[in-house]
Amino acid sequence: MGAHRAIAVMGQIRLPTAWSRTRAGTSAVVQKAGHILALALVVSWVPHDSKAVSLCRENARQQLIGRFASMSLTFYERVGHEGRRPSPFSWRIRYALAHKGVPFEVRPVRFADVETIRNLSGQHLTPILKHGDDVVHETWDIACYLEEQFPDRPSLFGGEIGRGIAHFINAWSETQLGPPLRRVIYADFPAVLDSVDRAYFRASRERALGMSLEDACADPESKLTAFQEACVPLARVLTAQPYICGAAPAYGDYIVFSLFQMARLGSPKEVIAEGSPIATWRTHMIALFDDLGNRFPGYPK
Ligand SMILES: N[C@@H](CCC(=O)N[C@@H](CS)C(=O)NCC(=O)O)C(=O)O
Repeated sequence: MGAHRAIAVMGQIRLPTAWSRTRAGTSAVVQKAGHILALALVVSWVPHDSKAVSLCRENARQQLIGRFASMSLTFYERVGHEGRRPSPFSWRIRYALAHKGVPFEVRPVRFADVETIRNLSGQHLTPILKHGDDVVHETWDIACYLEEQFPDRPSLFGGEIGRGIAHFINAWSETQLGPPLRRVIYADFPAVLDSVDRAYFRASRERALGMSLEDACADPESKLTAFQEACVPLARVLTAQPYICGAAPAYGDYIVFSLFQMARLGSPKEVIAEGSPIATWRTHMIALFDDLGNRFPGYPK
């Protein structure tokens, strides 16, 4: 075997699978340390003098980073009736995690689990991301955290300027799209929540709205028109380009799409005109990451 071939093969080294199995009496932490040491040896042992060598070092470095970065990532998200996922905030982070391609574990929580959420994060909103000892809440902060922790994975923002623009999209969708959309779908929403959460949802949302969910959604045609007017900038952008972020989707798309997921899964009403640029974009967004948008049940028939 020539030197280059040997180096290329070395670049493909994967740790023996037996090492990654939990053996009786050996803690996962000790095994992880073994993996890291083995990879560190590969990284430091190879010489510096060819392209193949640097590829090999890069491969080993990526494995090393991957092993650190994938340590105990847990996603706490609100789960609804019979496993439904109606929360827009969860959807944007689910897509962000899929975009980064990092493995994670899900802990479903209900509104009623407020103490668990509070004990973990010091506040009551979900989703929450736990990574090792770090606990992050607030979706914008979670997205920024993922971007910082997994810099070698596909970028959610495409750099500092993109991050600034995504921050604007976050604020725009929360203030200009979410409120009129909720006035279209909120009366339908309790049906997708876990039965123990329905009374809490109704009471807390009616308190915030200052009226019943049904009154908030009265005169449905005008509510739908108001939402569609709010969507004009989105329709204009999607007439000119396939995704909000340009040729390919990124976090700006996930933020806005998450509201359309809330509508799609939280109400039987269609909120976008068939065949419109927004409808085409939504179809593409649903299909991303192996049809991620269809992974959970839809509105109960
Ligand atoms: N600004 C927050 C909003 C999160 C949010 O409102 N989460 C809802 C998801 S269903 C929630 O936890 N609500 C709990 C409650 O209303 O008590 C974020 O972006 O993370």
